[in-house]
Amino acid sequence: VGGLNFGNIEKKWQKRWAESTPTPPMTAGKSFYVLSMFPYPSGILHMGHVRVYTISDTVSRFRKMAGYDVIHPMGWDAFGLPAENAAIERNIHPAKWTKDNISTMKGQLKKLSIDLDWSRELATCDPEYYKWTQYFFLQFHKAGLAYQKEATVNWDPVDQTVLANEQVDAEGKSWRSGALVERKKLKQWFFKITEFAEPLLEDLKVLDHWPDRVKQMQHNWIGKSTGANFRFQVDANVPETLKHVEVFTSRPDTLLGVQYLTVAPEHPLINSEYLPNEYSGKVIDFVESLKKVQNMDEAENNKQGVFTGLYAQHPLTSEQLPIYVAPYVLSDYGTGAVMAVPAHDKRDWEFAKANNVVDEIKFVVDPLVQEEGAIIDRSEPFLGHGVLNAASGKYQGMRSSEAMAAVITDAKENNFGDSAVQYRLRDWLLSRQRYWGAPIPIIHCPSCKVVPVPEADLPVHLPLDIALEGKGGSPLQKVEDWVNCKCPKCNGPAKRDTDTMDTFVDSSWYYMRYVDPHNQNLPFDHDKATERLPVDVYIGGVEHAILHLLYSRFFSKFLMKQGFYSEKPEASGNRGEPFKVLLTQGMVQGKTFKDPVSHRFLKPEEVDLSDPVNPKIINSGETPLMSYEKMSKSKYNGTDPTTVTENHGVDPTRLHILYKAPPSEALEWDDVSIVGMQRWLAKLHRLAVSAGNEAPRGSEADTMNMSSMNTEEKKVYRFTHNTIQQVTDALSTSFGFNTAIADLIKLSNFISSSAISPSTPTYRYAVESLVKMVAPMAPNIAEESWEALGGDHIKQNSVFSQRWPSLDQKALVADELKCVVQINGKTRYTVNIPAELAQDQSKVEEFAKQSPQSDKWLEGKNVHRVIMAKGGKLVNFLVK
Ligand code: ANZ
Ligand code: ZN
Repeated sequence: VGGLNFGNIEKKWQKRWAESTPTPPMTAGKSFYVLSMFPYPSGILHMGHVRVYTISDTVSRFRKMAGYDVIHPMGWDAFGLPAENAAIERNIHPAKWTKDNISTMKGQLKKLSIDLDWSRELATCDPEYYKWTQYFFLQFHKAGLAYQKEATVNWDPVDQTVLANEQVDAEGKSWRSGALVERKKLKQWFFKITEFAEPLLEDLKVLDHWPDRVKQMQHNWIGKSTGANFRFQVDANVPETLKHVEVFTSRPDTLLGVQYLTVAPEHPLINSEYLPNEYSGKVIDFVESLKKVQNMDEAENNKQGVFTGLYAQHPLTSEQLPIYVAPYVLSDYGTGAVMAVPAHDKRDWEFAKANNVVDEIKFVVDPLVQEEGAIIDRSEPFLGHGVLNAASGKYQGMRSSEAMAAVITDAKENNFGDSAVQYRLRDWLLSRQRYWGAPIPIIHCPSCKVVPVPEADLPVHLPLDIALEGKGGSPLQKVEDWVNCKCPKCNGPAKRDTDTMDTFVDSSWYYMRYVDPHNQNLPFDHDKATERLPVDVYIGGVEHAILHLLYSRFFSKFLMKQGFYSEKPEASGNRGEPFKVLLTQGMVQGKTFKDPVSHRFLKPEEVDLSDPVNPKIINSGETPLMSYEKMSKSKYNGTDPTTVTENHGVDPTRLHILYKAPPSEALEWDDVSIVGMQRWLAKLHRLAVSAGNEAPRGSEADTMNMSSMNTEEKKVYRFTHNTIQQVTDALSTSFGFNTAIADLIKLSNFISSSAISPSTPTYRYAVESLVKMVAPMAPNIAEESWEALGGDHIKQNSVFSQRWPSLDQKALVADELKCVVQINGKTRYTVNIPAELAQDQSKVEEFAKQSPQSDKWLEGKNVHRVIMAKGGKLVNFLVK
């Protein structure tokens, strides 16, 4: 199709590039780091991969041509569950499975002509890499930021492993197996990410080039809430430490509206020893019944509760407030206890109604704006801030914000509380009872307890000789000669920790290893990292908007604090943020066919697509339902990138992907219109051939002298520079690859339809510029076209050794500009002025006065003042 044999051209150039790498035109001191999220080596690339790597490749190739020393590396997020599952299901060792997949995918990336720096390749499952992952674990441990605690964890009953909160979806199901997650208590390792909650939140402000949506998600995930902690005295026979129930509230102004307290089922007061006998049995039964609740959402939505028989004293009124146990109170948020204000909190309102807690609900805050004599609605809680009413006693008349401050002042004076901040962010549970991960470098000794493995003994090798039979606990526990070891402190018999690290730990620092991937003595060299970080453009899926990015920010901030790298002067104020620009690419969706009656997904062989506009179900002759949905096996709507590129060519595929949608939007994959890109590339090549045959060899100058051009040539030259401006902006700043391609298509049309002769230097200049600008997106055909252009300064070189076209500002200025002429401030006519005279005010005035139209307005008039806009765009004659 289209006259080019894409397959042959790709082979030719891939071979050439392999033989001699093009030397890009580097300018000293300019460096650029472009990175796409490294893939999990699942087997083969999918269309989403093709999209993300085409984007990063385009940015990388463009920056190289623009003179930057570019890092565009690639590696493999190679630890994780699927390798282990493949081992169990198909009896292949995870190491082999992973290695084979890597080699397949690497071959595919090369075929896609992605220009990656393979000398920096890494795999997280490689001991050379995970040695340093373990080393960082030890740094966190040393700094008191890695610790072990018993925790109620999310237990995946299918995969038999603990999951991070983040791996449990909104319905309480495992992100991987889809099983309903259960709650179980286990001793686990945590990173104290909460210690960094404030900078992780605050520094979102310096991320000017991150999508707002992602920053909002991180903001909500960290979930900062300000308010106060108040203590309510418990008048009962309980231990000293339980003589007060402490609550966290975000609404201190509602203190006088508190009508009862609620505590989490796990609260220490909920103990049969402390509860009055007549209540104890019922409370304990209730709490036991909750353990059967399987997911956290159910717990949070549960409106039931039971009176404990205990009372607490209101710190201001001394009123006796009943204490209830309530599953909606989370044990790990705030203090695990709530001062309930049914009038102003929805959950408290519902709880009070559902459990008949109070006779009358006490409103203490009223809306700020009220009509005279209006009756305030008391049929639902008032949730907003407002003004405190008569029921608020001494606080009456204050606005909520004033009342908060006043109540906190009173609390401090009377010693029942203080202001407080809470975060929704939890510490990062990082241990996994799984095999295919980096072993946690800790030894448990009967006498010395928890002993870190000495740094000199790293890596703690993952034993490769292991039988993986499937379910249950941690596989490493069974490798006895590995588990049993000597205590580094007392030399006595000890045991290794058998947990491995969450793979999010591996991926939290890989972008740092790339700057110095073969360092034997350190995770990376301080100066190299300082020079290269932060990553200039990071491209990846929005599914990583929270976890991967938050963990990476945590790591990079911690490592900067620890002095592993510093802030380079140009990046000052960056505060250890790892990624300067974040580009989140949208999903690639596949065309999906469904039976209109049963809504069953149809396989490709069930649909007749001979008329693409009018698909038919072969069996029934009916028209199927058509939609675009996330590609998946169960929907039979997946597309194999290799098939696509073999059928249509690599460059047309790359262009088609970039052209169909802006990077952040969903891409509805459809290969029907790839033919358009094939035709355009063929046209581009024809233009190059014609210029190569006819146009005189150009000079090496970046730009040309317009004074020797005729009008037609000037037009082409101007159009070329307008395009250079647009495309440069798209590839460096806005990432609007689709509009860049549209602009390039326009330029090629403009050149071929212009009256300019193909034998002029301007023609060659325009075509050369066009080919250079197409090169980052369609590298094979650009090379082929560059070769066709021939010429002394071209012959030896690859297009990727050429400098990106530089912008000729003169060419952006039009020949003539329109000057608006006003008489006494009213627009009367316009006059064209040669652009080069526009700065000269007396000339502009002369042109305006000489215009034939001036007669009507100026003849016989006395001009007493002339007002002029800069640049000759407007003249205003004040006349009498
Ligand atoms: C009294 C009150 C009055 C409250 C009112 C709200 C409105 P955020 O903003 O998410 O931080 N709360 C405190 N600890 C809790 C826990 N462990 N489980 C469930 N709820 C808890 O929410 C803070 C509010 O959530 C707190 O402020 C508390 O209810 C409740 F008009 O205290 B509030
Ligand atoms: Zn010991």
